[in-house]
Amino acid sequence: MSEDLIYPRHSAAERIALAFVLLALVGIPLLALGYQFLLRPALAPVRVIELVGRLPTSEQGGWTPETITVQKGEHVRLRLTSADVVHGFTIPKLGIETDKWLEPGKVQEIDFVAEQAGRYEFLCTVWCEAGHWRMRGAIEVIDPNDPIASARDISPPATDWVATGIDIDAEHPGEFVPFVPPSAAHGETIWTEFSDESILDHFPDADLRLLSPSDAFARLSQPASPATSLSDVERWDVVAHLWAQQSTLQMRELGERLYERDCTGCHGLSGQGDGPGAAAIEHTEHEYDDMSRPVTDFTDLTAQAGASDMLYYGKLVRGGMGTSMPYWGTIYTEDELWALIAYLRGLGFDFGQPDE
Ligand code: HEC
Ligand SMILES: [Cu+2]
Repeated sequence: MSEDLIYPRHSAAERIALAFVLLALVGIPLLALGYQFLLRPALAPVRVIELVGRLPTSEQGGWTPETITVQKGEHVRLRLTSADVVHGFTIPKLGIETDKWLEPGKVQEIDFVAEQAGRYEFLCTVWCEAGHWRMRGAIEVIDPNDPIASARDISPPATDWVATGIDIDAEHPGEFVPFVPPSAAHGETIWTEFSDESILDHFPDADLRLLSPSDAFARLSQPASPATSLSDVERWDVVAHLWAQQSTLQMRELGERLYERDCTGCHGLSGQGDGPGAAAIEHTEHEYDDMSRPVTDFTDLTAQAGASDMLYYGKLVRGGMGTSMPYWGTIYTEDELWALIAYLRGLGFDFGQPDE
């Protein structure tokens, strides 16, 4: 068989035609991509906005300007500077966070295009002084075709906890309180040795977000419960296992990252309520006692045992009533709020490491 039959020779004209087809096949998409990602952004006007951070208690303290209005789809470049000490910057709901500290005298630029109308709050991410958490501002993204959209609240729903009727301001010591931090890993072992049902099956009709650990312990201690044969410590371990099942390691890691950024200033690294802001709160004289209400210690098992996840959710979304606890409903997404709550539980309960 001659080679020509397997690889038939093409005429010069055919080859040129083929080359054109190939060029078109590869070249046209490349051109389109180049236009979309290189040329169009380069041609589109960039709106440059200067944003200056200052210690909240200083004159003109906080962010200047405090509110920035941009158009949906507009290419915006923020030029961030600090006028005094090191600050940080994030717009959580736009997924923007400076990767470095905002050092005085240096400029950091952030480019973004907001594709959805709404109000996006930004805040400082470095504990700069006692009033640090007040260092907040907002970007209002306006859609000219839908003027009401920018006013639309993109906060997670408050209705959930309002509907439950939980009094998030009341003191809430648990009726039952563990003596030592309960261990989820022990709880899992104890439960699987003892029942082939999932512990979740044991709370079939309960909305677990509405139960406090103390409530769950009480249920496991009811005469009808198979867990009555367990010791108190063992039942608490099972309760910790129940809580561990409500979140994933990934969620708790997200919660940890947010906690370290936004909460340690008051609640402290280990959750004991001993951050630098805590001292300031307790040392200020206020007309109302509530303002000096101490920062919650999440390693205090009495307080943890008496709080449902929904109570924490409500307090986070709304903030304290006349206390120093800030509100976060305008900052985080719903998933981030539940991730934080899962992490808070791990400050009191021992969720252990996955490979332990
Ligand atoms: C400026 C200080 C401050 C910061 C920052 C702060 N908190 Fe608080 N927090 C408090 C104070 C004070 C209390 C106790 C008073 C109250 O419950 O209103 C409290 C109470 C709480 C409670 C209620 C606890 C309970 O048992 O009722 C939760 C939940 C909470 N904080 C979570 C957080 C999380 C999560 C963050 C970070 C996103 C955070 N806090 C940041 C000061 C702060
Ligand atoms: Cu700050």
